[in-house]
Amino acid sequence: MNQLTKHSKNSKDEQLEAYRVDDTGKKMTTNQGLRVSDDEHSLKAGVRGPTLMEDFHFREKMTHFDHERIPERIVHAMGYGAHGYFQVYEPMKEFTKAKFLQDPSVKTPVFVRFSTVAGSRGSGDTVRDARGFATKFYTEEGNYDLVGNNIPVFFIQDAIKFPDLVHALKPEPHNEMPQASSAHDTFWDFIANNQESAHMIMWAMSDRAIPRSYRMMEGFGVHTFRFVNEEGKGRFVKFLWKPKLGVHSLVWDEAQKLAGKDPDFHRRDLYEAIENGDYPEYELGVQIIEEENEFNFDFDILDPTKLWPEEIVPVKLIGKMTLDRNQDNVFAETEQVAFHPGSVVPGIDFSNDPLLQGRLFSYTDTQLSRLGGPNFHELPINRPVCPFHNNQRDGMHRMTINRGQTAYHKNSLAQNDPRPAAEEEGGYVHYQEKVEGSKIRQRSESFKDHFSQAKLFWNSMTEIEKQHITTAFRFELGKVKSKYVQQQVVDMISAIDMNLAEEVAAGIGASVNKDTAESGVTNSSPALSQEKTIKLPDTRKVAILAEDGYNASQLNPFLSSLEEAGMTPEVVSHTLSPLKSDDGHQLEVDHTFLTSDSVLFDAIYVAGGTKSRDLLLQKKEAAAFLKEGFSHFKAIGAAYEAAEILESAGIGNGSGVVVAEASEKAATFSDAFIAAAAEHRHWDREV
Ligand code: HDD
Repeated sequence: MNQLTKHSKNSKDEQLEAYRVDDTGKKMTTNQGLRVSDDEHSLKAGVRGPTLMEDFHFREKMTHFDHERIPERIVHAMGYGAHGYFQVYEPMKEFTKAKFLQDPSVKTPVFVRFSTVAGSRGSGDTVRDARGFATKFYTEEGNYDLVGNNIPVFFIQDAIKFPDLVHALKPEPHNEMPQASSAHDTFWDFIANNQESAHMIMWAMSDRAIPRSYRMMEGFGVHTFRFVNEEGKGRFVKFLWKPKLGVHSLVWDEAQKLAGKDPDFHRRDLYEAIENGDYPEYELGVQIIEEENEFNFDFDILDPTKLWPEEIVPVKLIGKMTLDRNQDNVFAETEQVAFHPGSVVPGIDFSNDPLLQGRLFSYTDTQLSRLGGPNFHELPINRPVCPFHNNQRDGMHRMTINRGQTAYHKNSLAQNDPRPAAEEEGGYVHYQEKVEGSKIRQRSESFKDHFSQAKLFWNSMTEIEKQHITTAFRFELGKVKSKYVQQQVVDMISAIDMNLAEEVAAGIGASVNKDTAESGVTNSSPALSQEKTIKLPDTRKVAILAEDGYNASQLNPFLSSLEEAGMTPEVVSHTLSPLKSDDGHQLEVDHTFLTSDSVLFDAIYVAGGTKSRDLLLQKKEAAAFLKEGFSHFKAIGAAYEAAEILESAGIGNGSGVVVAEASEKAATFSDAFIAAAAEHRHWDREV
């Protein structure tokens, strides 16, 4: 079904319709509208002669092509977007006057761009990195941008250090390596010398930095913002997104292999889910702190390296976002969208977080060079759905035709239009916070504890999550060439947790200074662990390994059960020829062993039928496929006669391995397999 008819139309979609171009059945023209008679040959003086200057068609085509790239984003260059809508659950009047947070029947259009931070525009999706999660709400009161990440804290506390952080993270300037990776000297040199990064580096080394899918990760506004209600009462607020499918990650080995097997893995996953009607959903949560409680915490609520533990400041889920439409054109939408944390609506205001304050400058500034001038707000994806009027004029690529004689305020000639709106008319009035102080370049004393929450995060991890963090440190530091930097980082880790420091040191040949004062924090925040997340079979991809002679009477109902559970089974075989069962059924093949790989699936199942099994056994690919899936802790299933292949792959009984018994009811078996796949990974497996 056509995308445009399947999803719910909204005001942004209707606006975009005016810009959509469909070439179906159309004649080719130049940009001037002149019909083109030949697009294969340049105009020459004789068939073997030189091209002529007067070939306007060649010149126009080539000039446009020569200029069709724009500068990629300084950070978050690799990204992918989708459209959708947001609905609030109940009026939020008590806390904010933001109009889009009042009426549960209103669907506010949104465009979301997910991204990695470090890599260039075409870099792989599954690298270890924070993920950007930027949402543009096209509200009736103007665009509101929530420009967050999938990690709730940041590396630095003051925006003036952002260029340093990014210079250290990006490929090193003398050799432009490594691409999309933090595993190199300058990054870790920065971390060791800027210990405010201690908390975020723990997150970056955790499974959060290798998500299974954009659909299965949380989003965080990171900063403390302010909600302001009709009465002018302000409250501190943090925003977060909770995915309905739970929070799930890849394993590191798998993430690295995926970067080669399918560098577009997350983009494809999002695109396909939306095409299949499996619309990703995220609930919007808020954590609210009353102004009078600002100083009641053992961290400064303005410090962006600190989170508000959910057990102390509960999350209130206030609405849901559904992504239900893929973009039509990636350049026009994902590439040209311009986010800005300063795009707010009445009822949402800023705090004095020094990182946020700096961001309020950077985003508009960067678009000027990236999008080529001050009129990027006129690009279709960036236009608000409400009217906009002011006296700004001209500039590169101006599209609006502003009528009238005046372009200034105040004026008499146009009766003072466009005129500012009073607060009651929706005019944005900044929250009147009392501020006083001396001009000073300094960090507040209350920002100086860098290790307590790093330790809180560590304490909150399960054993397996701790193992993954340890291995990630060993990997990243193992790639660092400077022994000095390696040692500095180990010293830094000792201030978080001595055991972790010892484990990391052992892996990289560094030593631990036992005299370092380790953080004394003993409490934990269970909400930070992914292991307690929602676990569902929905949208999980299952590889069905089969050959000619598969048992159709067993496989067909099994495939139906997977589909009923919302899963996506795809058949993998040696060739793409449809498979024949012994009783005359046929099965379409989706992939060959050459074109696919176990890392592309969440679970694997081997179809029954002795002939199919024997053919799978003859070639080694099936066993290798299973072996790798097993080593990545995925659910493995087999019809009873196919169990022999598991043996040949060295897979014994174990957690998440489901083999049908000959006498077992089909439904009982499929339920067991679906439950095993929903588990996501079976960590208690010996591999
Ligand atoms: Fe940023 C892009 C998120 C700190 C300066 N940032 C960018 C994007 C996301 C974030 C998701 C991509 C937006 C898109 O998809 O187009 N940035 C964050 C978060 C931060 C943060 C969650 C900390 C809490 N950023 C930050 C600081 C600065 C910037 C401190 C500079 C003072 N960020 C930029 C930028 C980018 C950007 C250079 C590059 C492209 C763009 O803005 O449009 O201006």
